[in-house]
Amino acid sequence: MPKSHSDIGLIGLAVMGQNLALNIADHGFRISVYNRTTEKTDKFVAENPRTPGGVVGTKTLEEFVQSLAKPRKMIILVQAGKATDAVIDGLVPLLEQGDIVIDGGNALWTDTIRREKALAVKGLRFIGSGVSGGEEGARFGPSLMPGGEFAAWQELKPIWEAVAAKVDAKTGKPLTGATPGKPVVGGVPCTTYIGANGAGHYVKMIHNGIEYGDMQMICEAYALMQGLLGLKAAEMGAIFSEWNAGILDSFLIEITADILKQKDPSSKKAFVDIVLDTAGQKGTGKWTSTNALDMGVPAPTIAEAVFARCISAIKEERVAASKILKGPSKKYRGSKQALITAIHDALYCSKICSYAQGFQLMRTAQKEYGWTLNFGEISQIWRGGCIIRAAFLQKITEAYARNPTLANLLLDPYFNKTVKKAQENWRKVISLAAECGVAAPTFSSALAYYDSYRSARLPANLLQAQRDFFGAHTYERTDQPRGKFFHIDWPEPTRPQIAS
Ligand code: NBP
Repeated sequence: MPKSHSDIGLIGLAVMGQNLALNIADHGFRISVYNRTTEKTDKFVAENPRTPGGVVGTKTLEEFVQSLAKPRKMIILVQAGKATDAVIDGLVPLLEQGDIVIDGGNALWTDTIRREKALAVKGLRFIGSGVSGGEEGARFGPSLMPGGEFAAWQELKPIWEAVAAKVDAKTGKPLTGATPGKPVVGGVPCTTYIGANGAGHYVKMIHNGIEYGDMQMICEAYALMQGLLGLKAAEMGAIFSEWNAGILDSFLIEITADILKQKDPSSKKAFVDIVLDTAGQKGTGKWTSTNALDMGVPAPTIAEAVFARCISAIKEERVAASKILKGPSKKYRGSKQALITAIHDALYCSKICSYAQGFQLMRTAQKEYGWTLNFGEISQIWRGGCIIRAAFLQKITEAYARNPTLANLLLDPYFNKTVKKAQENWRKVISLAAECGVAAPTFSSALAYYDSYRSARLPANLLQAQRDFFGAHTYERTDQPRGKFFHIDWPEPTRPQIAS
């Protein structure tokens, strides 16, 4: 007998909404859909008449809400920010106690905390769920990071676990091969309860910050191969394919290989060579970096990745500067294969540092916001569906299984050993980049992070002395217990005398 009400609803039929709705329907759930512009709803329903669960188009929010089984569950997938608030404001008067509103957009986690509080006062439940994987992920299995009331999550869980990406229980490798109407069966779902209120959206933001780092590091490996070895796009494509068969195996390395092998249909040149070198951004990398600064957590590699996009954006200024500012003329004359291997190692070590920074941020944020985050589970749900999915995440899962309270990924025996083994190559690459004038901001910043983190003594002793000199900011002494502060009366700074 056909159901009289839908299992769940979805508002916002742009790229993400359409694909997630079809994914949900493919798993046998009946879904009601609503979009501000009704023509999009009509077109979507007309184009998808035969989904296993059934798609129900609705023309007003009232009709949408009435079509849902109680307690109602509805996903909002509209532009993050004001649009989300507008949709919530429209929904609230139509809902009943216990109904569950799920925001799947890229919301700022503090907005999610605010919305959850405001809805709870009205007896409504709110889940902020990170959704990662873009269009393809939404259609065939995203990584889902839900935060909010635990009881509300329990009600959403069967749907979220069904539609999430799946990985093999033993190897952690993503299970692929889903097609419309035929989703992947079995495997471990890439979703888990993250924590209260904004925890899910916070973790999604960190995911995106890490993604910024990963993308920029890959670009630096490309720039080094191009700048130091003069390799052509297709040659580099083959190298990235090789790397994808090893420890760097990941979605981003895989698509990089494909991009580098792609020809431009009109000019027949390598596609990547005709793409203008200015990168856009939507803000989640900036949010991650701002949050790092706010909490005082070092995440320089992620921030460098954001700045790299900023400097790319000032194209005309760079073109003008390139005619004035000269770099070194030194060329690399060593072994090609040895340098390719060194770049591989530099990329892997930098990646480890970038992830270490992302996990440090989550470690501090959980104290700040009263969450209890499970880092092993978070790395587990990033193994499939999302943009940063990688074999490497299995290593992180294993690291947190060995020690759930690990202070920093670099301290895990596997990562410690890996960096120890590869660091000579990492340092070689950065020296060469500096000598030959190839910018490698995330590679270099990651190495500086590593060298700072492993330093029992940093030059901050001199810095603190400077602060005490000009601002009487006091200092602690190496020969006294921590927490005791001292100040000395400094002489007036000697300034050059101006002859009268
Ligand atoms: P967009 O972010 O482009 O948003 C378009 C949708 O928002 C349309 O359905 C539009 O309705 C609706 N909308 C707007 Br704009 N203002 C509205 C308002 N005031 N009231 C009601 N609806 C409004 O869509 P998207 O790229 O599919 O992304 C959806 C969410 O998922 C975003 O939060 C995004 O950050 C997040 N996300 C996107 C990706 C991705 O790869 N694209 C990945 C992960 C997460 P209309 O048709 O009437 O204009």
